[in-house]
Amino acid sequence: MVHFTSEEKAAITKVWGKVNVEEAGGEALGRLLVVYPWTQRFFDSFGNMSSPSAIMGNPKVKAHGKKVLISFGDAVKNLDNLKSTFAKLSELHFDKLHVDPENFRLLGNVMLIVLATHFGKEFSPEVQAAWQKLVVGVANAMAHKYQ
Ligand code: HNI
Repeated sequence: MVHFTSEEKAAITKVWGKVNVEEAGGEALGRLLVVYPWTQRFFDSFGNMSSPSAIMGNPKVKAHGKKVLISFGDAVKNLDNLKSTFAKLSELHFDKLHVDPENFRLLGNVMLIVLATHFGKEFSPEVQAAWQKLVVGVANAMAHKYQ
């Protein structure tokens, strides 16, 4: 289980407070779909994914990315109990959606890239370290109900 120091919690909360969930969510999911094209197969009802610009501009990708990032925000509010926070979603992604949990790690990495591009210098090595722990913690929590 990941444990966060009070400095790490502060660093995570500070950055999160400035994240535009709509923009960053669409960008993170869009980049996941571009960089790891096999992830597109989970979203075959989303329409045009014929090119990177089609994916990044796809309104369904944007809307779903926002939904995922809002849910990711629950992690920021529940840093001390990620497993229980994501238990239901873990079950859903396992039982119903059949998403391979490796994809949670990939999405976490893409999130870090999005934050780094948005925040530049503010996303210092210490802030990155705290966020890196968070995305791993969320990916583990999302994978927890897989059997
Ligand atoms: Ni994910 C639906 C949260 C990673 C594929 N996902 C959701 C919903 C939430 C959510 C919230 C909406 C649930 C509902 O309708 O009740 N997803 C999250 C979170 C992460 C994540 C917090 C990781 C941190 N999901 C992923 C990944 C994939 C993924 C990595 C595939 C590559 N998710 C889906 C699919 C759906 C989904 C597919 C259903 C979409 C739909 O509406 O048809």
